[in-house]
Amino acid sequence: MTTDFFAGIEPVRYAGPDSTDPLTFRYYDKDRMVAGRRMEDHLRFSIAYWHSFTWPGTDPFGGETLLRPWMSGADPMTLARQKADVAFRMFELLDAPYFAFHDRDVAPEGESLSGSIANLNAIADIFEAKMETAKVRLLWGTSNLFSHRRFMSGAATNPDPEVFSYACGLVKAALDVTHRLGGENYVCWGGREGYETLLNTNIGQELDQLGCFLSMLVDYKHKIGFAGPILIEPKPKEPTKHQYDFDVATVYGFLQRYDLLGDVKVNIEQNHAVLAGHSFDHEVRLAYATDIFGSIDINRGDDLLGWDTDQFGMNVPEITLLMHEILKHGGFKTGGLNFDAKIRRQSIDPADPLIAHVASMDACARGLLAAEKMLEDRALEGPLADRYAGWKTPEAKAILAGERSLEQVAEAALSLDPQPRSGRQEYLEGVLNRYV
Ligand code: XLS
Ligand code: NI
Ligand code: NI
Repeated sequence: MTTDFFAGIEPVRYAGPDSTDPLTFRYYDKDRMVAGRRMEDHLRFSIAYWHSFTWPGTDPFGGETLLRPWMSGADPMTLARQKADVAFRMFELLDAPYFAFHDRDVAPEGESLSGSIANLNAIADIFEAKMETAKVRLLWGTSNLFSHRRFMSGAATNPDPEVFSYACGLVKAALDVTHRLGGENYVCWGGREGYETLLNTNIGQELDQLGCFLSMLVDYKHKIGFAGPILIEPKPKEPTKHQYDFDVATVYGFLQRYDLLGDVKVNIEQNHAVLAGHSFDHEVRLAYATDIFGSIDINRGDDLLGWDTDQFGMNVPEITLLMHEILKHGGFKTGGLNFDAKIRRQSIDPADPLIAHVASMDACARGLLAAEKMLEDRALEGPLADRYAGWKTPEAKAILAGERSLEQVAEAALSLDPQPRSGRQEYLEGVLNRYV
C-alpha cells in the first residue's frame, strides 16, 4: 500500500516550545486565539501537491533521488490514484486545512485535450469523495501551462493562436474542477508568458493576448459563479529570461491597463520577490497599498543563488514582517500560506517532507505571535504614524485632497523652513529584534 509510506508516523500534535521531537508542533497551536481568530484560521496553511508528491528530486545535472512508490511501476492513472491516497494521508498527518494543485500534478496528460480533461475529472471525483470526510479544503487550483513542449513559446502569449486556444481549454477545465471542489482562489503563474529574445518577440501583441486571455477567464468565472479571485503570481524570470508578470508593481500596471482590477489579485512568493530584487515585505506591502493582495506562496530563496530554490521558509524575522502586514490588514480573506516549497534532493527519508512542513509551520506561528504583540504595542505602527503625522493637519490634508494649486502651495512655502528628522532605521531594527 502506498499509504504505508508514512508507516509508524503519528499525526503531528502541538507539544509546546520545550518539545525536541521534530514531528510535534512547538508554536503552531491551532486553537490558540490570536487577535480574535484561531491560529489555524489566521495561517490557513496549504500543502502544494507538486513539490510534495510529484517532484522526484531531479536537478539539471542529475536524476531522481526521491524514489517514491507512486511515481513509477504502473499505468499513469493507477499511479495518480496512489498519489491521491498518499497526499490525503499527508494532509491528515499534518492536520492541514488546505491544499493546492496544478491539473498535471494530480492527473496525467491524455492523448488529446479531451483525454487530459477526462483524466483530471476522474481524479477530481476521487478528491471530491475523499473531501466528504477529510478536513482538508482546496485553497486554489491552477493549470500547468508551462511543462509540455507545446507551451515552449508561451501559452496565452504564444505566437500560434492554436496554442492559445488549447490553453483556454485546459484553463477552463482546471477552473471547473477548482470550482467543483470548493476552491477559494484560482492561480495563474505565467511561467512561459515572457520571452527568450526580442529578436523573435512582439511584446505589444503578446501583452494584448495575455490581457484577452485573463479577461475571458474572468468572464467565465462570473458565468459559473466562482466567487474567489483570480490570482496572478508574479515572477521576474525562470524559466523565461523575462516574464511579463515581473513583480507586483508590473502586475498592477497590467491589470489597470486591461481593466482587470477588482477581479484579479496577486499570489506573492518569497523566492520570486527576491529574484525581482525586492524583499518579501516590499511585495506584500505594495500589494496591499494597491489593493491587489490575494495570497502567499510561503518559501525562501537562497541569498547566494539566482534561481527559484523553493526552500521551506524558516526565517522568523522575515515571516514576522509578513504576518505583521497581513494582520495589520485584518488577516487573510480568501488567501493563505501555501507551501510552494520543496525539500532538498538529499532529504530522502519519508519523514523529511513532514519535518520540513512542521518546522516551517512553527516558524510561521512564531512570526504570527510576534506580529500580534508588535501590533498590540504599536511597536512599528506608532513610529510610522508619527513620521507622517504632519499630513494630518487640515492644510496638509487639503493639499493631498487636491484642493490647493501649485501657486497656493508655493506661496505658503515662502514662510516655511522645514527641518530634517531622523529616519531612526537602527532604532526600528532593534525594535523588531526585541519581538522575534
Ligand atoms: C513557480 C511557481 C509555481 C506556481 C504555480 O515558480 O511558484 O509553482 O506557484 O504554478
Ligand atoms: Ni509559487
Ligand atoms: Ni516559484
